[in-house]
Amino acid sequence: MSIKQNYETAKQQYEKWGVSVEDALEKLKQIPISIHCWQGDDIGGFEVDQQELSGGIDVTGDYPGKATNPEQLRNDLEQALALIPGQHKINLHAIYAETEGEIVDRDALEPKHFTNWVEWAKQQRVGLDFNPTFFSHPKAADGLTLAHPDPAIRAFWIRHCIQSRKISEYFGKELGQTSLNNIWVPDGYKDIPSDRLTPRQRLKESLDEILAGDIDDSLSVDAVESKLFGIGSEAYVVGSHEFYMGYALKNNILCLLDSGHYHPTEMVSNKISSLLLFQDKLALHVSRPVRWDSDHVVILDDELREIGLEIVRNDALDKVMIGLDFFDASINRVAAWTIGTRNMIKALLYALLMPNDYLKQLQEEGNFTERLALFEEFKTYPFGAIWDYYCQEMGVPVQEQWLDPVKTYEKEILSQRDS
Ligand code: RNT
Ligand code: ZN
Repeated sequence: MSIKQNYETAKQQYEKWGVSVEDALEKLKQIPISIHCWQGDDIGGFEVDQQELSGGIDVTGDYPGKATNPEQLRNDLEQALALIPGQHKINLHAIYAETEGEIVDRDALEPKHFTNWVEWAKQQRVGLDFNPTFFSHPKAADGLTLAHPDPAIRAFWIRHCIQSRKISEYFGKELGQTSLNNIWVPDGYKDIPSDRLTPRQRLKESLDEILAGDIDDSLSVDAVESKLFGIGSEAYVVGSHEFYMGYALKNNILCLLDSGHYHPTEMVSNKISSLLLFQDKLALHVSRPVRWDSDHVVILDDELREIGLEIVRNDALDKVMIGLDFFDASINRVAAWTIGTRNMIKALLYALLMPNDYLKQLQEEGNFTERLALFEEFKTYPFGAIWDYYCQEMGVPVQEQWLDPVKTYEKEILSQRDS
């Protein structure tokens, strides 16, 4: 049977439940996923005076072929984009600036250092998101940035973040898509603090200074990303969930929820509906924590499906900015992007194909037996046939066929790199 025939048969099964498969695919096409550039080079960046990765995050593995310059990274991203259905965004960090061999410190970065990225994004028809980089820098060496007790260090990072907002605004203007400027700082302490309040007061004041500048919010919006712990900040993180949730609500900026940044049984999927009752928008870093914030490649597991379901059934496709955040250097990096992003899209498709209204009704009626029965039966509905058809229609490889171009690319390009 052809992919189309399989699709037609599968479609009938979903339609039996009143699910319009065509509408689902139409909606799916419109959902941009923000693909993080840093999977391609293990969060190295291209600063002239490149520093070792710091900030309590770590990338493990030494798979050959990582990108060592912007052209390579863009080529690798192009290869991944060719294997992923839909129009997406690329998420950059400040360390991916291009300064033509000149040392430009973070507080002096400007939109002009990202013109190559913007030109490339136009060609690829992708949007761009941005992140100030508060790690891998001598002024972040003691693990404190915006909450640093030294006013000069704080001022440096405030300037950096002010410049970052301008860069994000420039992305929005050039590419016609609102750019997300996401603020994550590693600030925290390894051991039990004697004062939890003062650093948080300083972080709050620093953010106030940063956000005082006027940015056109149709071009760029800000988000703050909380965290529970990091390597070297096990006992205390200044920017905790409560801190940023309070800050974001009060200042009308976005909360960014990273699925690796909570207690192991605390799920991001369970937070989306609550936050959306109090704010119009929120942002995600979809990741996969394995025992800790390990940032494994996203797989189609229960939590990913649940995140997809919460976005779809709460009618929040326009409200949730979906970004990815994982970094695995033990496998082919182009494959890592492809697997993780295709999985995110699969989770959304899975959610779009559920009879969500009927399932809600069952719950209201207290019919938990049928609710559970249907959840389980839909797991073995012919979802794969719809997904395959979608990939074919969108002009990307069907099923595992995407592995062949990745293998060829590895043989011809990646394995020739000396990194
Ligand atoms: C770190 C945060 C942060 C980073 C990226 C590189 O724990 O998740 O989002 O992963 O900014
Ligand atoms: Zn993150």
